[in-house]
Amino acid sequence: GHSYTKYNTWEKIVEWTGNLAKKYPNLVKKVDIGKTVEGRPMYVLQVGNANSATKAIFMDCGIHAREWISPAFCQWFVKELIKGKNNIRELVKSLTFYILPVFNIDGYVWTWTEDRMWRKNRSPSDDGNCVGTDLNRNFNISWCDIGSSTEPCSEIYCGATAESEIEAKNVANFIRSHVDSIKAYISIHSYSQMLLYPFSYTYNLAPDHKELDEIAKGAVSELKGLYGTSYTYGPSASTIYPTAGSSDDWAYSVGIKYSFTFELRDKGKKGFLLPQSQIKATCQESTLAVAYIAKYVLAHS
Ligand code: 0X9
Ligand code: ZN
Repeated sequence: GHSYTKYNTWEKIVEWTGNLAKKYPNLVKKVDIGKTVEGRPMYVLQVGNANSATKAIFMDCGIHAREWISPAFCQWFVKELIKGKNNIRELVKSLTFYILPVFNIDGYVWTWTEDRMWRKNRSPSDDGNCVGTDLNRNFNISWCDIGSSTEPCSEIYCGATAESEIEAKNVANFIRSHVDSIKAYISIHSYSQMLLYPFSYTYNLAPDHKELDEIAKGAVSELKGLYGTSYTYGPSASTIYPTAGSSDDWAYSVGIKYSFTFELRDKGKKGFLLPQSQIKATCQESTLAVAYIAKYVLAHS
């Protein structure tokens, strides 16, 4: 069965999603946001008992298929919102969380069945030779301009056009239709132990640089407090590398000021193959950082 301290197959995650919605009908709702290119339904979990006027936070995991700790974290975080300590559980009284546990479902399934190191989605390219677009290069912000490739065989292929990929389009449509209530966007990746904020498509500092930097500083300090895990933080372009067409820059560009990308454990020793024995600690410490951001957003937006 499903386990929060193991990596779960897509089938187990689907079952878990359904069970949560059944068990906590007032707190958890499944929102269908469309299908993947291979026809799998994408569900956002809406967690919170607040009404439509409430501020919301959108968080996605698993935009890159091989980063297995990321979906594990989204599952863990949902659990914490439902049955964690008081200070986490009380967040759902005043905030709505929209959580997409696996963004790139087809790719995730592919990493379980065919190629553990697969990164992109599974859409066939026009030239017919290579499969997959990098969903974190497919958003409509300075699309395919830097840190991206027009070559379909590349790991950082930006796709035929901005939002050419149905998975990116589904997420963008959902965010656009809730943009008035969504105050923060959080995207979970691995690895490198970093907390990044805009911009990524340019080295220019974002208009909200100072505030985002303060929040990131506070969040990584919370995270470190639990097990001493060190994170670096800063604007994405200079802290990791420049990328255009990424989801966090796009979310920022549509007016979601509090936009962050996490790169979870580790720093490269195991990389994408983070052992299951580290799931619990990684999720516990990261929960503190996300909760810090949520509390800040609640108080300042
Ligand atoms: O290349 C990426 O998309 C991210 N690194 S990963 O190893 N998880 O693939 C870095 C994204 C940095 N860019 C933004 N935060 N926009
Ligand atoms: Zn990634």
